[in-house]
Amino acid sequence: MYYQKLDDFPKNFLWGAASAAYQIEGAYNEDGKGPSIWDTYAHTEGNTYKGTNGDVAIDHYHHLEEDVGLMAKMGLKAYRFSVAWSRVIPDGEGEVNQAGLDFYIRLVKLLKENQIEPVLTLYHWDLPQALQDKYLGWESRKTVAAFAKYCRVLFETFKDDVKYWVTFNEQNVFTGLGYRWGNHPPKVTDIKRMYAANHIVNLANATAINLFHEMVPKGLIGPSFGYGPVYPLTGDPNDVLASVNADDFNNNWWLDVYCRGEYPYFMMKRLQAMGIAPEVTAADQKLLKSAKPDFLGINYYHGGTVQTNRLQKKVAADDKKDFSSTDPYLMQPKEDQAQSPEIPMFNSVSSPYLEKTEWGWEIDPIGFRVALRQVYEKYRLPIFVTENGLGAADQLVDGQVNDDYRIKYLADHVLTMKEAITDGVEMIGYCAWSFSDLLSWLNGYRKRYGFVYVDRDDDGPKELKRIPKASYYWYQKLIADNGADV
Ligand code: BGP
Repeated sequence: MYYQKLDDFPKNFLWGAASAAYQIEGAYNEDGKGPSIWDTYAHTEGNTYKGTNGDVAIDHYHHLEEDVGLMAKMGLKAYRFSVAWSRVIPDGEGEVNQAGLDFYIRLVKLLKENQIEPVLTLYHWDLPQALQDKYLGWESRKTVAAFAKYCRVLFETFKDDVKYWVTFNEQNVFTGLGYRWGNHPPKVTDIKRMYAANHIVNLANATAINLFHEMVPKGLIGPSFGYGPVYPLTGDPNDVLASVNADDFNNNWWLDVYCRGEYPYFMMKRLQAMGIAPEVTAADQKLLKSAKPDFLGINYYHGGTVQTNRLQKKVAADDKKDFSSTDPYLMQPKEDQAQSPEIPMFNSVSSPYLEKTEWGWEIDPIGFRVALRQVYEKYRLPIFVTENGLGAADQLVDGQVNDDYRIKYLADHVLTMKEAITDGVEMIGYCAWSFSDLLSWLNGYRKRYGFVYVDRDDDGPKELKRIPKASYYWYQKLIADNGADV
């Protein structure tokens, strides 16, 4: 319970909503766009729910004016979107495709005309396929050079119009799922390769930040990290130790590099002993140290509960890929499975205290306050919440969607965010995931997150009509009041 009067949200707080190119744009092969690893992955049978893909998605590419019109009507203060690298540079490192770049120039112009602050994500998982084919993507340092070239094009184009930039979206998620668990492209299941690729991404992140500071001195840049606090299942010191391990393993491994420019010592020592640590040269260390983000983007959906690995032994090798016996697209580790099979540091378990969404994600608004406090206390960077939201199978009834469960979810999180601000956390804004319904990477179009319903399902695009949900009007009012009523 909170007995203290809560602070107001800052006056210029950026109430926003987010999206990502592959999940909304469609037009996957139009106007010169090259294929990305997600095009290839989703076109391969068995990789996604019912074979769903982003070929058409919600066809935002052809509904740009209408979609920004809906944002403006809602009163949105910020809109976070990502640029599809292979739309701008089809082969990832060669010629610029002006038609592709023009799409984002139009988008940014429309946003500015409507006083909506653009928040541009440089990389939301859709690596150009050509770089994967030529260099093995993030497993090669050549991809860092290609990324720097792509960044240079965008910095040059948008340096006067875009203030907030995100380097990488959820590096922890795309490297983990892509290189370890084999659930995302490039579908590798090799922990050593995961750590190696992750290190290359760290170099790309640092390179982009340094370049940005040279080219866009008035702008602000940071990564968006998928953060979850870790709880021990019990007060048993063994479980508490497991939670310290999990925090190192799930959070510090990335955040320390971003914010302190160095890998956390304990974990590095452990990985080195096992022969799976990334190779870090003196020049790499110097580069990581030199790049400092201006803010930290936090994507918050849920935390996690862990207990000690009571068996203290490795999980069978063939268990590694087994995320869930019931739904391969759920992306939830099997109950009581060691999260780190090779390194039995902790086991993930369900929290006995929390309810779950239809897709098994824990609902934990207090964890949001814990997360904001922990991250701010540790790194002292302003925080921009770049994602938070509820996936649900919304129903259109008589032309309306009454998503009161989403309103409750968002209101509960906005309240704990206000409490965190009252605690002293410095915050820039909050982007709900997502503005409109869109493609859930592995779960198709059934799992909806938007304020705006889009008339399409897993079998096809239908009319793609946009229908504001009840939550749209709720958020509109919240923005108008600057969150005074939560
Ligand atoms: C985050 C991603 C988003 C979005 C969200 C919801 O990890 O950054 O792109 O998809 O999760 O996830 P899902 O679509 O799997 O429900």
